[in-house]
Amino acid sequence: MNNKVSIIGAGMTGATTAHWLAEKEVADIVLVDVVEGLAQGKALDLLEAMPIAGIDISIVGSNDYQATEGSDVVVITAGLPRKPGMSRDDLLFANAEIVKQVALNTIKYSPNAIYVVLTNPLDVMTYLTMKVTGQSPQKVIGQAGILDSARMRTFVAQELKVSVENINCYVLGGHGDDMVPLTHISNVAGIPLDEILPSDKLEKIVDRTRKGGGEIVNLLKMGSAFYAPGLSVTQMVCAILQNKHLIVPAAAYLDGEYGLKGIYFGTPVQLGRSGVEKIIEYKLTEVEKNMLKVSAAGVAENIAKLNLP
Ligand code: TXD
Repeated sequence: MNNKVSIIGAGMTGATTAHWLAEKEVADIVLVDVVEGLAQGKALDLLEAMPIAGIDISIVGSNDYQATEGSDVVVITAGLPRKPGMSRDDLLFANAEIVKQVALNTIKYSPNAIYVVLTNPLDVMTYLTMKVTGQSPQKVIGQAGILDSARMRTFVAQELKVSVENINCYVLGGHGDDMVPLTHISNVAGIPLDEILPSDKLEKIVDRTRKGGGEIVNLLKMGSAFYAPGLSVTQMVCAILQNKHLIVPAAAYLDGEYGLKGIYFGTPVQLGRSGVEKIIEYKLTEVEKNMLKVSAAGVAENIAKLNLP
């Protein structure tokens, strides 16, 4: 039997994730949305592209969660995206209600699923999903870090005119403007970024990375990024299904790592068939530790606002 991945929310990120994931040919895909016909239409269109791509998978769209039964991975993208002027935190209450419903509706059909959450505010929605589904923290992961790191890699590549393949960037912390790009661990072919780039240029890159989501929201004016987020989710789903033991930055539940406890937070994790196999801890500078604390306080504050049991 093929692996099965259900993507909840067939909007920009959900449909784009389905597109990237279909190209990997690692799983059958189910798209679910509340809007009548939306998931069905996009699923059928994507399915009809498969003969051209030479890919044999099933892609189904539905408004009914029964279609998700027996999923290996559930991806949650349902919720409102930002508009210009909005912060991710402005989405908190509306998206919490949606994510709660999605979590309840999916867990009953796929009690063993691993969850990958995308909906913002990301760290809080991932925490909420873990609580509502009752899954172990290892099986509930949020996507943010691959995207934030990829943005930083893009900007470094543009500045240095070096292949993106040579550039490794690591961004820790909450998925907000307080995220912490690590400039001495990030590197170009092994050479730390803070040795290769003058500090003013590096600062600009760090600042643009932090505000990378907002930059796209301001350009699009009617939603947020979807190509890079969709491929980021796809990388996580493939790492899980293919049991790759791949280390990527993602939002994981911290239980004392980095001196933080009881929150979801961006950290390097090792992903495999059981979900988060390991959380990797970097040695941080005092400045970075303090920046992480600020970022963590923001996430903890939002979790508290939801008044979860
Ligand atoms: O890296 C990241 N974590 C992010 C997160 C990168 C990009 C976007 N990020 C967040 O994902 C964004 O801030 C939003 O909170 C979500 C979804 O963004 P998207 O751009 O996909 O929004 P759309 O296009 O509006 O799609 C959302 C879909 C839409 O089709 C709704 O009808 C559907 O969600 N929706 C639902 N589906 C199922 N069930 C319920 N209850 C529901 N409510 C809305």
